[in-house]
Amino acid sequence: MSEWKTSACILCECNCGIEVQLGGEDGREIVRIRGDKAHPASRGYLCQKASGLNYYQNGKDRLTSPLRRKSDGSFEAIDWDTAIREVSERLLSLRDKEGGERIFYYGGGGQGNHLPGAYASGLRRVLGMQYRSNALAQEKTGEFWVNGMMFGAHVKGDFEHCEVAIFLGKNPWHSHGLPRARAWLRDFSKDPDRTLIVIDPVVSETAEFADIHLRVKPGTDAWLLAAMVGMLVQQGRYRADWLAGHSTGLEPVLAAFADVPVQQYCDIAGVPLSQVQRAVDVISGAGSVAMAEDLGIQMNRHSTLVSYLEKLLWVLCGQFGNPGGQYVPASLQNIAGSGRSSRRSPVAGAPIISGLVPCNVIADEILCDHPDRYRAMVIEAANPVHSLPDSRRFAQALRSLDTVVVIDVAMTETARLADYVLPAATQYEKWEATFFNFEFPDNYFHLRKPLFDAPGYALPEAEIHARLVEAMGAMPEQLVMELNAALADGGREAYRERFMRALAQEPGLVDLAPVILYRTLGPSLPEGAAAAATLWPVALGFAMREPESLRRAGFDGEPMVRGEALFDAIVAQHSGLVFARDEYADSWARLGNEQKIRLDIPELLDELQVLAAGAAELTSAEYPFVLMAGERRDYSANTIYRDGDWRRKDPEGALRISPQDADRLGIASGDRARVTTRVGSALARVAVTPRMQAGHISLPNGYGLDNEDGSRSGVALNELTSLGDCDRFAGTPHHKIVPARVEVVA
Ligand SMILES: Nc1nc2c(c(=O)[nH]1)N[C@H]1C(S)=C(S)[C@@H](COP(=O)(O)OP(=O)(O)OC[C@H]3O[C@@H](n4cnc5c(=O)[nH]c(N)nc54)[C@H](O)[C@@H]3O)O[C@H]1N2
Ligand SMILES: Nc1nc2c(c(=O)[nH]1)N[C@H]1C(S)=C(S)[C@@H](COP(=O)(O)OP(=O)(O)OC[C@H]3O[C@@H](n4cnc5c(=O)[nH]c(N)nc54)[C@H](O)[C@@H]3O)O[C@H]1N2
Ligand code: SF4
Ligand SMILES: [Mo]
Repeated sequence: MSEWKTSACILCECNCGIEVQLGGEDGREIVRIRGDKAHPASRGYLCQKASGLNYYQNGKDRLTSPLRRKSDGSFEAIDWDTAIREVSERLLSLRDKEGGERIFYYGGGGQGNHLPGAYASGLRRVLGMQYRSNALAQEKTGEFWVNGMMFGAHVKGDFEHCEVAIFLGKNPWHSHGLPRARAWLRDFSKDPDRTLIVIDPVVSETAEFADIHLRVKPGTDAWLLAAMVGMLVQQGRYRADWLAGHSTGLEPVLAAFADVPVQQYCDIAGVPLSQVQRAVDVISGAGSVAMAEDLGIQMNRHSTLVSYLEKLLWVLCGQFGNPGGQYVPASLQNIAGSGRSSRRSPVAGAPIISGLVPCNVIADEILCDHPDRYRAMVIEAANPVHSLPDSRRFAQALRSLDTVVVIDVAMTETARLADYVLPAATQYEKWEATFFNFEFPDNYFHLRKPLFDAPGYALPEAEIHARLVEAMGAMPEQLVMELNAALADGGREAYRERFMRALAQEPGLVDLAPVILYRTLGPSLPEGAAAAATLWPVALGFAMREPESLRRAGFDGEPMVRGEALFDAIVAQHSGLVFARDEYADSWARLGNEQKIRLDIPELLDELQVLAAGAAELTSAEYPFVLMAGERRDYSANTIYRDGDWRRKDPEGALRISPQDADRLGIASGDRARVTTRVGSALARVAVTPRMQAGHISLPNGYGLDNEDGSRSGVALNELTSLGDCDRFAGTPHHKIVPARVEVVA
């Protein structure tokens, strides 16, 4: 057995630090895993999902060669030189014929890997690709837009220090999203001075810890939240003094909520007025309130409006920039973008928020005869055929494209439809990191050192992108030579000087910088950490933007010296490090709107009027159930583990249904049932549970992957979901409220 090596779990945004022992054949297996106590955020914590990481590292669908589709539809193995040459030629000729903006980029990173997206910027630049998207544009873009309007920044709740914690459509027991979530929930709920409020139709594991569980009817959060904000306004519970000094636009908000029919809206939401009032009393009377929303409302009716109401609830109570309230994290690299929506997608005219085309329009922007339709796609570290709504239509869209290139570690549902499949090294075979760094007052970053050498057939994305850019003749070879000479003769300082001068002369080089850095600075980095090169300007940029936070984290000297020291520490420290130590006032300094919160968003205050008409029925005689298409459970982890054997329970991902409905249908746990929606139908194993309310059923996320023999375990959810059901503002799908029917199968 080998010594313990450090890395991180790649299954959710927490990226808990792990220590592993390697063994098995040739020492290429992860045989033991424990929490890394030296990791600054997780401090030894792990959830049960991490124990299966060898199912990822040695996954059964692992790609072992670049592949090219033959005319009969099957794949043939090709060597890397051929793959790089042909992919480059095809994409270049498409660019020349149709324009680079007809080539779409999807993905760039998942729960554990954000370096591919960074390295892809060169390819996108060379080809002139204008449109891109990823999973954030089917969950978070509505919230990004609201954050952009109100704060001009990305905002998070300070759960570590809050007196009252509120989870809206979020089940951290399973999904995490805050460090050490289970330990946190246990500790928090034991503390008599702290109150947990959960808004969820399901008695989720998190709701079981709640002091107040507002068990809303599925899809009615807009009414519930409007009633809560209405109570604050109508009862004069908002903090007028604080708001006068820290915000603009209060008057229109007060006017909009003055007449909200609180009792009627609580009725619509199915929550007793007295219970809602109690929650509002607790929130408005608390010293500090932290709140987080997630898919329960983000993949639901009126999602952008609900994101806005969620933020109004705590802003009106003055819960920003204070210990235990909300904060703006220090950011090395901002994955949430600006939240601004300045462009529209080329065919559907859908708003592009934070640079991302809404996922729900991509298939339609391919399957049409519009001259601006996309003709090709590069898909990296994502499995959109499985993860985007209406899988069949998305698959049809991919088949109709001129060229599809997939970069992945595994033969996924998406890769099976590609023209070229390029095998990436796994996240344990290369240097990798995420920019899910959202903590406060201390914020953390973890560059992981590989546990294994990459097998000959697989390359890190940094190498793939550098080779593509070179094959396209777009690597500035003269500059590369000069940079290498500067580094050899004058070290990092001379290198920096030459690099900065190049950027000043040609700002467009910024997108090529990652591959240039990889080829120049990269080989000089210790322990073979070439792929860390793209973090160098990230560290320098951070030192310029946030010198004080960096200094408090222990990095002294001139900003450039601090930036270099931060970069060196990132490369050297294998359990993660603190890169920012903030003070609460820093949140104010990071606000976009002159250190003021903007309260009024006219579009959404208008949208509030829509609620007055009441809640349209989601169900009908034909589809009497509301299906939650994508619940996080013990054994769901997106599609990162492809081998169903990792699941110690719930192997098929049971269809959860309430005892009342089960009685009515004459169905029991273990029975098989057919679930049918307007789009498709699937068989599932039933589990009867009082967690579900009558009329509400649930299937888990991440199941139903196709095995090579055509078999599958569990439901591929997006064969049941539709592209049309989505938010009016952000285009995010309504996966939490899919109308469905359930039939017993003999
Ligand atoms: N185990 C596990 N953890 C994961 C993942 C995974 O696949 N498996 N995926 C990761 C990813 S990518 C993400 S984005 C996060 C998502 O994390 P979450 O959003 O926390 O996960 P979900 O289970 O999809 O939904 C959260 C809650 O919304 C509730 N809900 C359903 N309908 C409604 C409604 O109408 N109103 C309200 N208020 N609530 C509703 C559900 O009952 C559920 O408890 O999880 C991450 N963590
Ligand atoms: N109906 C429904 N649909 C949903 C959801 C839902 O709740 N309901 N949840 C949605 C959410 S929140 C999300 S985040 C998405 C997630 O869906 P996607 O963004 O499509 O991503 P994942 O399922 O996380 O799959 C990650 C992919 O990256 C590959 N991969 C792993 N490591 C590497 C690597 O090092 N390099 C490369 N190049 N590839 C790698 C994996 O093999 C896999 O194909 O699904 C969404 N889809
Ligand atoms: S919370 Fe669980 S799934 Fe998420 S990173 Fe930590 S161990 Fe992995
Ligand atoms: Mo997600």
